[in-house]
Amino acid sequence: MKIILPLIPHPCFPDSYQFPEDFWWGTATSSYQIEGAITEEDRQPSVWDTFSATPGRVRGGNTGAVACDHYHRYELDVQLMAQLGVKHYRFSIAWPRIMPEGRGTVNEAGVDFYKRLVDCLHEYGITPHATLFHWDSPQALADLYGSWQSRQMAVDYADYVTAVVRRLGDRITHWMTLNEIPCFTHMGYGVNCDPPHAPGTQVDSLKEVWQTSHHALLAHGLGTQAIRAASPVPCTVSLVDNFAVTVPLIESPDHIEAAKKAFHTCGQNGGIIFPALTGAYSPLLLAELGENAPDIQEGDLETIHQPLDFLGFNIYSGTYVRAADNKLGYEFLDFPPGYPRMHMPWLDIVPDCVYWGIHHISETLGRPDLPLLITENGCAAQDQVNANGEVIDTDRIFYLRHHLRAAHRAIAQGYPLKGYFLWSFMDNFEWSWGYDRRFGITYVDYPTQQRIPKASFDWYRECIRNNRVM
Ligand code: GCO
Repeated sequence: MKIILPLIPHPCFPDSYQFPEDFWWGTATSSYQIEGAITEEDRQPSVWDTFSATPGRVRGGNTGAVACDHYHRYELDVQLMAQLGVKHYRFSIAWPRIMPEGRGTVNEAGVDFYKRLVDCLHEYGITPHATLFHWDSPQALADLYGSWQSRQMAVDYADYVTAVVRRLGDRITHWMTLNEIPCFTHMGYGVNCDPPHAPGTQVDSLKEVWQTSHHALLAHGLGTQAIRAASPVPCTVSLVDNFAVTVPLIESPDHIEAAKKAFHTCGQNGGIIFPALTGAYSPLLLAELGENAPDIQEGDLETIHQPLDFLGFNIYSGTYVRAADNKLGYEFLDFPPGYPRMHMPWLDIVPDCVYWGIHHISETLGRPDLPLLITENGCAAQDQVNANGEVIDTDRIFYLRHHLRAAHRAIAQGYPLKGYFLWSFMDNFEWSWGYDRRFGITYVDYPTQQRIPKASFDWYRECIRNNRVM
């Protein structure tokens, strides 16, 4: 039974989707996607530098060498965030700036950049939320032992985390361990993955792919312990995952039950979000994997299953499921031709995925105690600068409005959603798609590095100002 929260509707707009007073409105980015300055102050290459410099890997031959030049323009970017009115900002720290060789000596000049950034955020009253790993792992560790193919990666990650938290823990009290394990493991090393994500190394078997995500889970567990041990003040720790959301075709008990069952085997859920939040791989997944299941050493599951303060939920789309008269009791449904979609092949518009994702964490995984943050939600659109120099992205506003309404529905039903970080604050390097896809509410004119707030920026500012969906 959920407790219905007394969300006070706006007097003029009874159906106004008013959010709780203490709701965290934020926005998000990541280091490799915005910083540029890849050789500055002794930073050494990450796997994404190598990958994007390899011909044919990234659209248009684009790399993160300059990106949004945020490394040099961070003050102006933070000022723009202040104009947006966000009080929370999620960014990531680049491991190869802090430990250029991946392990060992700390590069204090690299740490200083984040000190400057965080001090600037505080100056503008914006709370920093730092992701400790958003895919830009040191190339040196790929050369040394194949990055996530080795168990050693989890140990080296925890040492890097200790170094960061010791130095920045006086300024940052909200930490996120790893971003989207399925993407940098299964999409990176996975067989039959085209185009691959960095590092573009295809391993020989599905078992080896699952071994990489198991190592990443260990890194999350060891990293969580390292943060708590190194932080000089009380802090929060979260895992950020993009678990796959099963959405019932019809919201009736039989289809809802089907969506709950299907949640175990959809995407990598059974082997990532299940062990992280329940301490065990889903038995349904293990049965499906057979001898392709990863090797799990004694004590691993306890290490992985750390108490967390929040779950970070990255959500863009969903998978429709219906009840079926088959062995499983459900079936996944394909999107029909012409289904509405934003500017990515995977960005089918399923706003209810926000509500059902939150519902599954509470009801399917049995973790109603765990507060959630939407750590990413947003979309790519075919933005154009018009003759007046404006970008009127009504399609993005449409997308965001409906997803926020679904978030409100979850809160109104008593689910513990505490904040929302819009992806992204500005257009940036969209991985294998390079600069071809724009996810920002701020347009970046890459040749001049000019920032142009889009119509969605104004819309989101009004949502924040009024604390409701506008
Ligand atoms: C991811 C990352 C972001 C992306 C965003 C749009 O999910 O891939 O966390 O870095 O840019 O999700 O694809």
